[in-house]
Amino acid sequence: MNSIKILITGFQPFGDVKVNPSERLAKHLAAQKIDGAEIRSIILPVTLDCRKIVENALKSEKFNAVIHFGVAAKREQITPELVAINCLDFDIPDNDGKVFHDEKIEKRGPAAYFATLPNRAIAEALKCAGFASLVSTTAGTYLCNYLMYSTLHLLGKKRRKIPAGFIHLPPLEKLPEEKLFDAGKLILQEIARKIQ
Ligand code: PCA
Repeated sequence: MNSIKILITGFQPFGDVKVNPSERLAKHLAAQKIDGAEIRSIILPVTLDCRKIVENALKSEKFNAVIHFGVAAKREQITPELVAINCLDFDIPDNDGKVFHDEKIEKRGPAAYFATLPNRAIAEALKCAGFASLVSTTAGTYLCNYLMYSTLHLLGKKRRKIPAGFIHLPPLEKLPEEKLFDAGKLILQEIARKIQ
C-alpha cells in the first residue's frame, strides 16, 4: 500500500497574537509519522499569499488530506469548522497591512463550502480525551476562512475528493503547548483512521 500523506498548515503570528499555537503545532508535527500517515507541514503568512503556497504544495505532492490550523484568540475550545464562506471582511490589517470589506474570495464561486474533514468524530475524540471541543459554524471572515474556502474551492475544481478543512485552536494561555501537542496527535489519528 502506498503511504498516506497528510498536509497540515499553521499560521504565523499576527495582530495581538505574538505566538500562534497553530505554528507551534505544525512545527511540532512536521515530518512525524502518525498511525502510518506521513505528516508534511507548512507555516503560512497571514496574507492573501497563503492560498498560493498551499496550491503549490498540493501541486508538488499527492496528499490524502489537508488540515489547516489557526488560532481563535477568544475561544476556549478546539473548534473544527463546519463551513467556509465566500467573503473577506476585516478591520485588523493582515500582515501585508491590508484590510477588506464585503469582498468575495472567488468572484464566481459558490457562497460556501462545507469542510470534508470528519469534524464530528474529531470533536468527539477530543472530548473523550478530556479536551474542550465543539464543531463551529463560523470560521469568521478573516484569513482562516479565506484559506479554508480557497483550499476547498481548489480541490473542488480539480475534483480531488480528499478530506480537507480548518481547525481553530484556543490561544496557548488556554491550551498549553504540551496539551496542544497531544490534541494535535489525536486529531491526526482520527483523520488517518478515516483515510486508511
Ligand atoms: N487566525 C486568524 C488568521 C490566522 C490565525 O491563526 C483567523 O482566525 O482568521
